[in-house]
Amino acid sequence: MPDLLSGGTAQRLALPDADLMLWQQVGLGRAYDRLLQQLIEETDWRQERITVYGKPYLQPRLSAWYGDLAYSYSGIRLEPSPWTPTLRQIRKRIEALTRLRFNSVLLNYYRDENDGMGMHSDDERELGPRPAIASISFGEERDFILRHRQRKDLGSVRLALPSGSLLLMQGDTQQHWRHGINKLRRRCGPRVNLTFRRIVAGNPRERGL
Ligand SMILES: O=C(O)CCC(=O)C(=O)O
Ligand SMILES: [Mn+2]
Repeated sequence: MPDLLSGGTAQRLALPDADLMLWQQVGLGRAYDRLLQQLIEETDWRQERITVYGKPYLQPRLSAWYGDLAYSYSGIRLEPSPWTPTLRQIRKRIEALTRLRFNSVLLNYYRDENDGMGMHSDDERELGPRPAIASISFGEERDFILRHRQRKDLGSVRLALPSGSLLLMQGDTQQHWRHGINKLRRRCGPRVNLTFRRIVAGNPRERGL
């Protein structure tokens, strides 16, 4: 039985060219289902338009960006909303567990089985080299898929992310691996994932230079 307040212990995942740690239960002192509902209700959700190979699409999920600085990815620019008390509380807990500091969070809301996220690396310039990204999940358990960029022999790695789990990706992980969340054939309920990030090098336009 995990200790709800200690956050349990982290498990290091043995994957080549990656630095991954998983806490099965972070322990926020509050029920994860309540947090899920609260995040769904109080977040300023948007469905972003993206362009892939010149074609416009609506992302198959809702998202929101909170924090201190704007962020750009896949050709879209996200203006940040100010931190809410809920997000500050979660950030505090994650910073204590990981002993790292984060200044931004990207929230993704997978409403059901038809929502997902394509394979990608979080390697935007604003995150600097070898970024640390702390990913916490609430709600439906979904598989996080990892694929090495060069080593096809490693195949797909599946990592189940239960409600209340925290995955820390750091070191060379983004350089060598892509990750994503597949849409499902079976029905499934809502899931909210928060990826805490640290923007270190604003791109020159963002800094007004
Ligand atoms: O939903 C997840 O677990 C992954 C989210 C993710 O990769 C991202 O926000 O960049
Ligand atoms: Mn990602």
